[in-house]
Amino acid sequence: MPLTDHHMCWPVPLLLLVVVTSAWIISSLYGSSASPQTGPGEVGDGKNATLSLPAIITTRLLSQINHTTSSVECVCPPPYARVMDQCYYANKFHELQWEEAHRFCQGMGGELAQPRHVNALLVFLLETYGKNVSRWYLGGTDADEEGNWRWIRGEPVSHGEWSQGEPNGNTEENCLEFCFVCQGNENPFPYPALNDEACDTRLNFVCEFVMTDCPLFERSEQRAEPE
Ligand SMILES: [Ca+2]
Ligand SMILES: [Ca+2]
Repeated sequence: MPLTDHHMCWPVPLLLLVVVTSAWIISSLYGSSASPQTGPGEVGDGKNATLSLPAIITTRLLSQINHTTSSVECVCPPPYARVMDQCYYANKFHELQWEEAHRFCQGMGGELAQPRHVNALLVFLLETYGKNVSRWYLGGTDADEEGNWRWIRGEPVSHGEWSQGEPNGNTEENCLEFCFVCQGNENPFPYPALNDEACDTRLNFVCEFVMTDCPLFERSEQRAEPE
């Protein structure tokens, strides 16, 4: 089953009710009249020096509501499915050359997949499709400089993810794939599984949709350093 996004969140009207009720109770306890001097209902801590305690609490609760509602929007648009902090679509129907697959993904508003967590995508594909679909193009290439493997967005591909004996194709193999049936991957769980492949080979492929305006995903935007 594809991994999906689940968020525990309060309905906004209920949160607003909590905000208003909390502010009213605290106002009743400390008094709500505005005063230029710091009193028992006010906090004199620098930038909040002129705000009463109820106002500070209300501001912080409203901030929490805004964060909660924005997080709710962090759901991968179908047919993409969330794996950790990225959205993927694995196309098991078409076998395309790497450049064709790249354009297909762009036609879906995305790119070929560039996983920050390669093993997470590996596990997702194996658990979802098994080895019935055994070769998947990803968004990595060394076409610009032989041996300098990069994801399309420019980050280096981690050296620790290559399958046994790979990459081995020199200038004949410049496109990146997951290969679950290649040399060294005879075991039930093929790991590591990256392989360099000739770009005109027709393979299934994985697309990625990059989420924007989503704080939950932005925090993970920085890739890990390669080994
Ligand atoms: Ca190469
Ligand atoms: Ca190879």
